[in-house]
Amino acid sequence: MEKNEISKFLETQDISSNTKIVAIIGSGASVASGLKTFRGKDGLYEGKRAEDLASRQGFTQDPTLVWTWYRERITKVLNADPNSIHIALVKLEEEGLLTSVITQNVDGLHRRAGQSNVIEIHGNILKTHCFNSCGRTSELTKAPDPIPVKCDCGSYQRPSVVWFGESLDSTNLMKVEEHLLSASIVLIIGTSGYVYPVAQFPIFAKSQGKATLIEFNTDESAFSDVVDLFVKGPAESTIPTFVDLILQAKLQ
Ligand code: BV8
Ligand code: ZN
Repeated sequence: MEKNEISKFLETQDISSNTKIVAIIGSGASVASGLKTFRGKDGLYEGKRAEDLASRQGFTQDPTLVWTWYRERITKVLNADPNSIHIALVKLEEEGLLTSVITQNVDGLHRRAGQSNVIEIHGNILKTHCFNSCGRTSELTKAPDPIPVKCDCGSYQRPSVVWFGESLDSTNLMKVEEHLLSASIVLIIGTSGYVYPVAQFPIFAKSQGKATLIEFNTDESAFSDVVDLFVKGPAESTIPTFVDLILQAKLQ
């Protein structure tokens, strides 16, 4: 089903070696690697308030609760491997069509798959830095014990992810703006579109730039009514199909 849908749509697009594609990624892209999404049934936030787990005040209130939640995720990430989505996007980069992967995921799987142009807009769960900004940092190669992780300065080490209420890295945001403005196609893969400012990225690319928006999701999201094509289904199957078809279209 989606093969014809994608082929028909690509016939309406001017695909060439100058086509610039940007991918915006959410946790649905890591489901096939065995990692959970955040919202919805059996999600990471289930039964909890996201702000209690992923914010400075949540950490201050209960560093052990927050580290316990992150430690579970770190253990799963360390045992996860890139899936067919990550591999297909590396192929698209190697073929010169994919200029940037803007990922909300903190699992590092794009880089593990060999992607070079990755912007980890929400940080990386396998890195930590001092909660009190003393400058000490670390990279995790195994799940931390004991938790919460103390810093040598007497404070704590915290996961190097962007928490709610924290600003995103300004260098990353400048790179994102540049890539979105020059994108001919933006792929939106496995995200509910719930979190800002990433929620604004696709419409920015379409309204300020010249981007065509294509969404790959198992369900509707906050983006679904503004995209030009919605490809319903598990992205671990629809993305490899899309990559094969757009590479064929590039040759025509
Ligand atoms: C900020 C921590 C300036 C890391 C996360 C307006 C403007 C600016 C800010 C705000 C605003 N309105 C509200 C805010 C505040 C806030 C915000 O957005 N709140 C939300 C709750 C409304 N934003 C911020 O605080 C941001 N900072 O803007 O700075 C500022 C500063 C102070 C005050 C104001 C502004 C910081 C945002 C970063 C938050 N950090 N987590 C971590 O622990 O990982 S966000 C959290 O949600 C995750 O990190 C994740 O990255 C993110 C997005 O979730 P998704 O990836 O979309 O996952 P979800 O479960 O929701 O959806 C999964 C999707 O996959 C579903 O659609 C499902 O159908 C699909 N799916 C499932 N399986 C598959 C699939 N699709 C395809 N194939 C499959 N197989
Ligand atoms: Zn410190």
